[in-house]
Amino acid sequence: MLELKKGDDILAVVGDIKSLATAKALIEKRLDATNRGKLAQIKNEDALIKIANAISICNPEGIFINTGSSEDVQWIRDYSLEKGEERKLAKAGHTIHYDLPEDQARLVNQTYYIINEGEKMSSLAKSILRSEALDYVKKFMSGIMVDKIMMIGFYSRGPVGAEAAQPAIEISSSAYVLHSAELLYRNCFAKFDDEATRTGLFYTNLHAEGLNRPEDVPNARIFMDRSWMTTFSTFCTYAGNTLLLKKGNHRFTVDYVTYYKVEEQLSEHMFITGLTGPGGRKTFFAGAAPSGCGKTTTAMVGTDFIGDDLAQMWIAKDGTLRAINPEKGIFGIVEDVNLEGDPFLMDCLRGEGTEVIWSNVLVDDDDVPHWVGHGEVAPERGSNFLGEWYEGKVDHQGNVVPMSHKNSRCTLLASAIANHATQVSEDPQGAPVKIITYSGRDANTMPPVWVARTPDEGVVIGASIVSKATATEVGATGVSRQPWANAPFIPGALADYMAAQFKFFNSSKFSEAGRPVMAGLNYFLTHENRNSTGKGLLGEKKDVKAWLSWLELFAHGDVGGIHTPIGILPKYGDLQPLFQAIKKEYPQSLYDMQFALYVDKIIDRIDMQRAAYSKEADIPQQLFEIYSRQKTELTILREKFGPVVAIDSLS
Ligand code: SPV
Ligand code: MN
Repeated sequence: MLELKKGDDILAVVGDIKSLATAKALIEKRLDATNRGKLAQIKNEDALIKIANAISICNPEGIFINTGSSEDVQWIRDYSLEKGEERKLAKAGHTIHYDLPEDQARLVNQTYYIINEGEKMSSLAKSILRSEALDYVKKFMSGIMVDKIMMIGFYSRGPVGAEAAQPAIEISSSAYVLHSAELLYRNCFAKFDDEATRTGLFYTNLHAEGLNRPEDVPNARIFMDRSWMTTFSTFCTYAGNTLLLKKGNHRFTVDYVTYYKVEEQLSEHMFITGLTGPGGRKTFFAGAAPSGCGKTTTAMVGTDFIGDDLAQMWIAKDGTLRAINPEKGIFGIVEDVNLEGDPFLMDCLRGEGTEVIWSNVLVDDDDVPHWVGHGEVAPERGSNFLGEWYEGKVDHQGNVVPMSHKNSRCTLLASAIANHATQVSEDPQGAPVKIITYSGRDANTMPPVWVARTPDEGVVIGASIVSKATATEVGATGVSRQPWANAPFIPGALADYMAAQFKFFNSSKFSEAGRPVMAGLNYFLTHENRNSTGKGLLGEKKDVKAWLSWLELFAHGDVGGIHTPIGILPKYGDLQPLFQAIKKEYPQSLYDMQFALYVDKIIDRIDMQRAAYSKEADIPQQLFEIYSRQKTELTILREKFGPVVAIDSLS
């Protein structure tokens, strides 16, 4: 359960400002005339009290209100360069930012939900008692901005006015964080009050990087106070840890919709993209995938790209499913981004005219960025997040240092991508989503695409996402579970989130045509796991377009499929022209390998999921019913055909 405004508001306790009058007095005293004038446009009392408390705690030397005007945004860009948080690269509009070597990705072990005494949280997340978090904020955040400027921005997570959009405040001493916020979120300074009133809430995010020294990173904390919808972040700069408008506020939204918007809204770790079908019709997809499993690439394969990371969905009055991207930019992994797989993104990264903040890549002597897998000639030397780099460099443990960190990123506007559907993206009515996909990294079990026959089966596909284990991951079947690819961002009990999924997708509010098709996708099957003499992946990046195109036809009833215990699979004859359209041979033999059912493997997978979910309290019965039915039907198939069931024995 989520109880809002429960327990002490840490910001108000440590800042000690409880009334509007005291807040206003402090603002009067601490802001210069220009910034006071700007802030005077914000009337929301809670927001002013929150801001005053942040000032009171962090004690900055100056305060900058970012209205989102071109002058204000330019000031932030310039200040980031002046502070050394970013440096100009050769190409106009490109800059490089480095995070400390210790802070190259989400600091999972230093990320906590703040909880009240006796509250039950997700079994997959760390939590800290409110009193302990309060002590931390008092000890480490008091005076943390003493010689720094505090920057404050007002953003909307989604197009202003959309049913599922929410306003948020970002407060930080890092110009890089505010610069990133400007590229990734819609500045809603002028509409903030209205949006806070309309939605009845706003999120507050407070970040301070401190002295930005490696020795402080162990003290770094990312706290999410779910009762007060406030985040705290210290001693780090990596955007996933600091720009908490992103995953910090995503967590709040997941929490909020799970408990307060059941059967109305969902908040998912999903891309949104559209595909042009026969006759020019546009069909929109929203799809989940764990971090680093090709979500950005899949999204950009569409003809009408909207977003690559997050989706907030609701059932509209007309019974259709609608989705908005709470973001307007991309914070994308650059490793393996190249002309062949990601032509539109490459145009932005290598062409002219796009503002890009690079992070943690190699910069050569000509101030040109390089990264692993870019498919270009790589320099022999340069500098990266570890300082000077040369080919063959080893770290103190003797490991070869790659030219760029695996989690190196590029930050840019989504609208810079050539196939971005800017108009639909900005429409408060959202994109009409017809197809939901769930994908992971599964080398040996599930076929490239399969469609749920019922909403319950669809929810179970989401619950059953897995990601291939690395050598360090444990687990009987060598895979890690990644429910909905959203588990790291579910604050409450997984069972509650799952129950909300069943209610949403079974809702009678959907019209017949509005209820989405739900499907699984897997591009990671290998030859080695399919009795083949070949090596490596059975498919390639560009096949994604064929799978999405088949789903597009299926969703409109233009093609049918083969009914199996795991769902509906495509027929060879329907796929063949779709591969032709992407100029690829698609022999029947490849199809046969991809779509044969490896019954023992699927049953093992079901058993693994059942065992794991049986350990959680209150998991909805529907999940176990679907697993049981699938297992029974698969067992019958095995008796009839043996452990490998050829697809043509099913058609
Ligand atoms: C992810 O890791 O899923 C990301 C980047 O999208 S982060 O902001 O770190 O979450
Ligand atoms: Mn993500």
